[in-house]
Amino acid sequence: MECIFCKIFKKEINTKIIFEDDLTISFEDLNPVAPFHILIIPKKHIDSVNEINENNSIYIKQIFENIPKIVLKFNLKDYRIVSNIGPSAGQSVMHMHFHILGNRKMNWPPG
Ligand code: DGP
Repeated sequence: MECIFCKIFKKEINTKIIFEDDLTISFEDLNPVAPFHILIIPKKHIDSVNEINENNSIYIKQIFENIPKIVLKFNLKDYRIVSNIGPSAGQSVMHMHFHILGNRKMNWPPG
């Protein structure tokens, strides 16, 4: 079965898209854990941050250039970026993604 996030960026699944460009797409999380909770992913299947290398790091560059644009659009000044890597760290979808969480007080250390 194809990866659910690959289906999202190929528009095979209907999703509320927040921002999109040639390399990345950002959309609302299905199970939000904060009033503002979106995901940003590469439009290429990369399992996790652990698979980043010199051949695909352009996706990371683009993701992190886009995050300030996205949060500015939503007037979000304080926020948290999370990427879970591996099941015991909480990764449930094996397609690299960054959670952008905001509009509530964040705790530290995270759970
Ligand atoms: P993680 O647990 O870190 O791998 O985060 C995966 C997130 O993906 C989780 O917060 C829920 C979200 N998610 C899973 N399936 C879908 C989906 O089909 N659509 C959307 N919008 N989000 C999804």
